[in-house]
Amino acid sequence: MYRLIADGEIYDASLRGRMKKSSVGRVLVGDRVMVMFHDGAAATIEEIQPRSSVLRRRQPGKTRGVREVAANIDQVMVVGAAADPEWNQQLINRFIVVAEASDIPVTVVLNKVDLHADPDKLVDVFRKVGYAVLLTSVENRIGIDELKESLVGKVSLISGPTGVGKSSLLNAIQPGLKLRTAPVSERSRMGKHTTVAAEMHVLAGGGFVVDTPGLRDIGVWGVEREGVVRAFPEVARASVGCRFDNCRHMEEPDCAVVMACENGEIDDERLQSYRTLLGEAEAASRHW
Ligand SMILES: Nc1nc2c(ncn2[C@@H]2O[C@H](COP(=O)(O)OP(=O)(O)OP(=O)(O)O)[C@@H](O)[C@H]2O)c(=O)[nH]1
Ligand SMILES: [Mg+2]
Ligand SMILES: [Zn+2]
Repeated sequence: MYRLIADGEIYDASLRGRMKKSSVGRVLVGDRVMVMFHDGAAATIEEIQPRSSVLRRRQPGKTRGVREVAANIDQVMVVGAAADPEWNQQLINRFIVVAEASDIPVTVVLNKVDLHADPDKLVDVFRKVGYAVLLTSVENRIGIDELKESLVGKVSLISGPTGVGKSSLLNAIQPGLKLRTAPVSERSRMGKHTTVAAEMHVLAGGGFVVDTPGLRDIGVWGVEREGVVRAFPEVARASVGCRFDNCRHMEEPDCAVVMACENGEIDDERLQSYRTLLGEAEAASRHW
């Protein structure tokens, strides 16, 4: 069963029989479809329209393969928390790589700024390299109007670790959504996977938003090398000065990226992330 939005109304729809074995694969959240409304019965999906984008990520667990998450997404809001769960730059970089690998623009959202004395310090590096950054607090109602504004008229997807407040942010923007939220675990301060499926919602101010289940970790296997490079524009910019065209900025001589890091132009943690994520992406393509 699918939920279908047409002119702001929600309908149940099922797949037309012949579509079940069609080559397009499954219908994704965000797909635009042709439907047939039948007398008294639910609608059937007859055809999927061409997609402007497909957000893909690696199959969770040990399985190989790529999972298609959503279609026609204009922007991904990667949400992290300043605390509870603890801020983890590398994890945020992973979510950014997944969006960039699908060629979808990213905004970084730092939520729960009420729980941190100097939240800017956590995300300044993302601003510096060129990402749009929003600081928010559902608790103190900070940045909620800015977030709302940035979703108007677009199809946005909210991603990020579990428990960072993705669903809470959407409820703050539009209380009528009444999305389920839950406190982080007392013991681990981690989220509890409260949202269980990606679901699209209509925004009252125009536009659509997809809330997704948070992950505790996300692999970048199955991501092309270019996806990683795109998520680290500062590394890409500096790399034009490297001695070797194919420099991986690991241990090569005369590496301009390492030099930029040594004199503080490139953030240490970002470079470490870059190396880890590039290694992961490359290892995967060898294994596949
Ligand atoms: N202090 C504080 N707590 C917040 C804030 N935003 C959300 N929370 C709390 O964080 C907890 C987790 O929020 P959720 O909205 O369920 O998190 P989520 O990212 O949707 O989690 P998943 O659905 O598991 O991915 C809830 O107890 C919220 O009340 C905030 O800005 N400040
Ligand atoms: Mg949620
Ligand atoms: Zn280099």
